[in-house]
Amino acid sequence: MSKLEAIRGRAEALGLWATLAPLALPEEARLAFATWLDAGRHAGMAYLARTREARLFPERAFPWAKSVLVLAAPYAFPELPVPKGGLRAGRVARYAWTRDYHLALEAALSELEAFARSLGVRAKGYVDYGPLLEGPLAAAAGIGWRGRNTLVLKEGFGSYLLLAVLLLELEAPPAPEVPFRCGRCTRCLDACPTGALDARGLDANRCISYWTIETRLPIPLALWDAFGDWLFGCDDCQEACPWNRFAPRVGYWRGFRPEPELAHPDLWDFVRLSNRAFARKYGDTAFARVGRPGMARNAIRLLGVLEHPALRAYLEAAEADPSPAVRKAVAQAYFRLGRLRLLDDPDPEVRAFARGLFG
Ligand code: B12
Ligand code: SF4
Ligand code: SF4
Repeated sequence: MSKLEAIRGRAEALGLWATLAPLALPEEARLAFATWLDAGRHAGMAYLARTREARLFPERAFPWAKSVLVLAAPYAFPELPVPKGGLRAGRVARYAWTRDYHLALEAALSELEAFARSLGVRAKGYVDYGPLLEGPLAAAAGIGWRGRNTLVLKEGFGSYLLLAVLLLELEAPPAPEVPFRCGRCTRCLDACPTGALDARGLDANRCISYWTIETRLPIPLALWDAFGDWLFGCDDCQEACPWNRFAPRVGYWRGFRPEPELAHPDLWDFVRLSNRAFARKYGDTAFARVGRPGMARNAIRLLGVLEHPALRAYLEAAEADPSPAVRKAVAQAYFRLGRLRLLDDPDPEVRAFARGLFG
């Protein structure tokens, strides 16, 4: 067995789907990414533009690497019960129901790096944060095809897959091309509540996932209602996908441990815990990316549009929050209720923001 096959076999033994490809992107994928950036569809994710060249030309950014082993971990978790007590409302994107997937996949990557080293092969793994376009690499390696929701779908499973890549110094042959299996379906485009998806792909400026995970800025009031009952992330363009009906049969990777407390968190935590206590409880979860103030902001929007019975009490608790980002969300929620608040906030930026709401 070749060394490459041995490494791939080791990844499969860890329970992951694993396929190999030469380290380079097809021309059309490069063009699509460059066009997307130039159109400003990355919204505030400046890091994508900063690492543009590396993402377009991984073979230049990592000249020692000749191939990529793409790993895919299924996460089709079953529905989880709502824990008793606390303030439970809204939905959390499925990928966040397990403790941070980066940690679980990084552990697998470390093991694979060590195994490759034992064979005398240089290897370096990345999950998500590396300057690499994992979707196009996964498609090039034949894990699946890019759906109209822009995600990678695997035949007989669907899109509930998390990806990681292991760069390797050995040459690999091109992978067989996976046909585009969306056909004429456009269900994901129709299901997107904000119109973030179109024939050109995704516009992050309108994506719930972007606003609730990737940025700490106030969520524009014009988008509040369309975000519906999503607290953190969004799966509407996956839930609508007919291929995902196969996913539950496969289930999820054994490195993941879905938890009811993450699928249905107690919203009081986001205004009652200190940042430090939040970090202790949620530091190794996906919620840590946006932080406690970001989660409180998300919860305020959610309770506001649901007109939840706990809204008033929540706003009262959040009004004195140490984070200006939370107080800005409070000002927005009161504005929707037709009330002025925080016009005399001690922070001039919050004051200006609250006043700005009135045009
Ligand atoms: C930035 C980012 C986001 C952004 C932008 C998403 C996006 N679609 O571009 C936001 C914050 C919105 C986001 C949301 C989500 N994300 Co995200 N995200 C990323 C990240 C870090 C970079 C992706 C990127 O570069 N996008 C820029 C676009 C332009 O590049 P692109 O993927 O190449 O797609 C463009 C072109 O290739 C082209 N295109 C599409 N199909 C095809 C086919 C061909 C043949 C060609 C030529 C071109 C082409 O169209 C796209 C233009 O819109 C990756 C991890 C990584 N390092 O790659 C995860 C990643 C894509 N995200 C992931 C996940 C799970 C999500 C969410 C499901 C989380 C959630 N539930 O809330 C949502 C899904 C939203 C959606 N429909 O995409 C997974 C996807 C796994 C999969 N099965 O594909 C990844 C790979 C993370 C991981 N390690 O697993 N994400
Ligand atoms: S994640 Fe939600 S908001 Fe973003 S593109 Fe998909 S359906 Fe639309
Ligand atoms: S919903 Fe339809 S168009 Fe969208 S990814 Fe699934 S099969 Fe493709």
